[in-house]
Amino acid sequence: MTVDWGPLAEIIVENERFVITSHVRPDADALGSELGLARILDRLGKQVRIVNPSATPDHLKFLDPEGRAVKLRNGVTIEQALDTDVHLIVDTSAWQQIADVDAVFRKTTARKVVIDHHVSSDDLGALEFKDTTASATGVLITELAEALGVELTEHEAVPLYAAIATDTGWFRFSNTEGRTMRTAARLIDCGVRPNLVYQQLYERSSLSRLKLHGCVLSRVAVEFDGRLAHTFVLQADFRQTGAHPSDTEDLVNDCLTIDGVACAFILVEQRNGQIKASLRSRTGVDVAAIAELFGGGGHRQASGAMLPGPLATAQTRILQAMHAALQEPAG
Ligand SMILES: [Mn+2]
Repeated sequence: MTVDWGPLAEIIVENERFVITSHVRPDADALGSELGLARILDRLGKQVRIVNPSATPDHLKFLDPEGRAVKLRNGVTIEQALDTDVHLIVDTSAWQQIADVDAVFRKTTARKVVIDHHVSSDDLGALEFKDTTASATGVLITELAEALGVELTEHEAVPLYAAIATDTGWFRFSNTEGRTMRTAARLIDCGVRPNLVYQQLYERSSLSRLKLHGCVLSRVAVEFDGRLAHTFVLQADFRQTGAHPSDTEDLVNDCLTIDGVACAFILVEQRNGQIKASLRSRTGVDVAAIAELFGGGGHRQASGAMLPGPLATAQTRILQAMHAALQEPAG
């Protein structure tokens, strides 16, 4: 599928002031697409503001050294966000995902545009440039740059490369296609150095994080004929290693790397004694259905729920639910 960028090219030519927004808890595809698009519009002499429902997470600030992406009501007012000709939403088409920026987007008199690759979608009342076959929104922005005849510099290409590389798990997920690689190759031709982007994204761990990972991985247990792996994190682990709660990300995915493991979960004890469960599956087991049993939810292959403590009780309950799911014939 290719997008007809003609109507958007016209909107860009005819207007001067642009606001760009992406989803809550922005990832590198959200921020990279926003920054790539902003820098393309800069080059065309446009005025651009990036207004987000969340602040930029620390580990992605390298993409935005100028700090252009600002949180609504924290660097930019609703009035300022409304004062524009075009409001573009990238990497989402859901009201819930733009959170409090919906107050701006519902009210604005600006032209509304969505550029996205997600399947799920609300009617945002915008002109849509949507391609659910694109592996990242960064692919779409790169194709837009080409349609606009903008030859990207390294500075403009780096956030787009980061967007594509992260949404494809550094080109290893099933959404990696020839088109993905060809787009990435063009960005490398513009001056992107993949090794430097990789270092910024994945090789800036703290010693505390590494020690937490060592401790938590040393406790991984495997059950049900090697089909389920699980582990846990206690509040005491954070105190002993100096790591932060965000340092537990990816630990559950590490459990899935064991040969023969079909599902995995990690339990993280919270400050208030509750137990946060993250569940993963790489087969027919629907972990969203399991999370829903405990008031949580998510996707078939990745879900989460919050359970009452203590940890041992939460662990028993999830093990029972997982055991039942693994006994069902593969769906
Ligand atoms: Mn994306």
